[in-house]
Amino acid sequence: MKSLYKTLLVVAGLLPTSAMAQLEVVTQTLDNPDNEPAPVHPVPHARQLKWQETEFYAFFHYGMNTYTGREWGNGDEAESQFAPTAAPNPRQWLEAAKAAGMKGGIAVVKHHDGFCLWPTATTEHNILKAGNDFGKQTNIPRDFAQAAKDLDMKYGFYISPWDRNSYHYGTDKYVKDVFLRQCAELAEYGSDQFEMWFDGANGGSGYYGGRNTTVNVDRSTYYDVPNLRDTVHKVCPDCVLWGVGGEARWIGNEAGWAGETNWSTENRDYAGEGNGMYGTEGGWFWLPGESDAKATNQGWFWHNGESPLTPERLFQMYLETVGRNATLILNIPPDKSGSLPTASVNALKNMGNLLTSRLGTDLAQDAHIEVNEVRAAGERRNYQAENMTDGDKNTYWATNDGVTSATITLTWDEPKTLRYVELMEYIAKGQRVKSWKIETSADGTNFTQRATSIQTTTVGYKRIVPLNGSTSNSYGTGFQAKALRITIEDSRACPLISKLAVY
Ligand code: FUL
Repeated sequence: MKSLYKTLLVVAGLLPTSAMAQLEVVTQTLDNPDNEPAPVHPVPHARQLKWQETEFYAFFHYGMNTYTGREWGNGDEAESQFAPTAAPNPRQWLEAAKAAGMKGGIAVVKHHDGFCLWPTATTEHNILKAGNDFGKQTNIPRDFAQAAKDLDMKYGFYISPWDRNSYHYGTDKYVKDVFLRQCAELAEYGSDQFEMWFDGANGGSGYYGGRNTTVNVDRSTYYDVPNLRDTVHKVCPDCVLWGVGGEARWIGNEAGWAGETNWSTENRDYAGEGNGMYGTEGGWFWLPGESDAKATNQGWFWHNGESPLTPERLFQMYLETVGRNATLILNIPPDKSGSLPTASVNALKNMGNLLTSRLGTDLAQDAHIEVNEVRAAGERRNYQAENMTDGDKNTYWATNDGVTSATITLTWDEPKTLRYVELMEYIAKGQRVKSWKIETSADGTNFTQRATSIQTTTVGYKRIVPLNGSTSNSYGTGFQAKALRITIEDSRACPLISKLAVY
């Protein structure tokens, strides 16, 4: 296109030949007036991008198991065993999540035991036959969605594909008449759901409506996933189908960490889990990681005598998941009253305080920012360094095509105490950065590399690196610095950085 442009100008007699050499460096073309960098494929779907921006959200395991003390119900529990001691209060759950700095939550509305926390038409194994009025009036999808809207938070539901109560589990009838219908019913509880969560467990043996047998299914084909996706997306266009649904991947552990190197691209189909922590560089489809972890010391469901993890441990999880290009879905179980215990509410509040006090004041905002390379500006957009500190997620600094290493330097007039560096790539055009490093300078001239014990490889949507190299004891005393230098050492194509923050 560039040569066509040149030819047109010359033919039209608009340019003397002496201007030709100058024209060579102008990268703006008729079909790319903004000189936008070409995408590095694969790139995320718009709904995956929105999902990624949710970053940190809550998981609420509540249901029949809350009353039986089990983690995996058998499916033969009498409905009357579901008997909350008060009206379940999803608003209280989400308020506590919000205080922790979370942007949303996912409520379990059917676990493997098959008991449904809404008045479904697909099975009688639901709250309508609960043991008391609080139970019979429970409708978690309705109340959770309403609370989320009121609190301006995102919401979604966990519905177990594996159903140890259903007589039909393992047959086509189960998929068509029970599971897909349940998902369709849930979709009707709000078209703005951000994620539907499908656990991959399929332990085999169970009650199965009295068949008391073992059923094994191939979960990569059994659940009719293409149909499931279509059905849900028709009603909820922004709803990412997690796990079995194939739009985001399990991070591969339940301990709250992602790999320091973590690509959002993968090669395997949605049934695979082996590479969850790391993803695959150059993988052929976009499958970002989500880390599910517990904020308490016992199960996913509430158990007598449980206590929350320390705020420092929760902060470590945040650094090792959200800070490593994954999302974090952190579980806090409501108890038999249908509310979160006070200790959990307090732990979440303390976690939120840590996030604000440690990652709430961006020192890059007061710095002078300089880069050693800037992409040529287009008609309507530029790629200047300031785009990394302007608070706009849609602007970014970029280098010219073919330039895959560059430096960014922040300087302050007075020394600052630095502890964390945060980088974000503009992933709408693909994940790129492969290697980078951080240095600080006390005098503004001599630089020392920091966080050398951490692999500063990928960035992705978001990367947060503690400068002392420790995620478990990251705060420390910090480093006095008049300057900070980030060197992008290697990238799959010109790097596009939408944010640089320093705390
Ligand atoms: C697992 C399930 O089997 C657990 O019970 C829990 O729901 C967890 C989040 O996913 O695979």
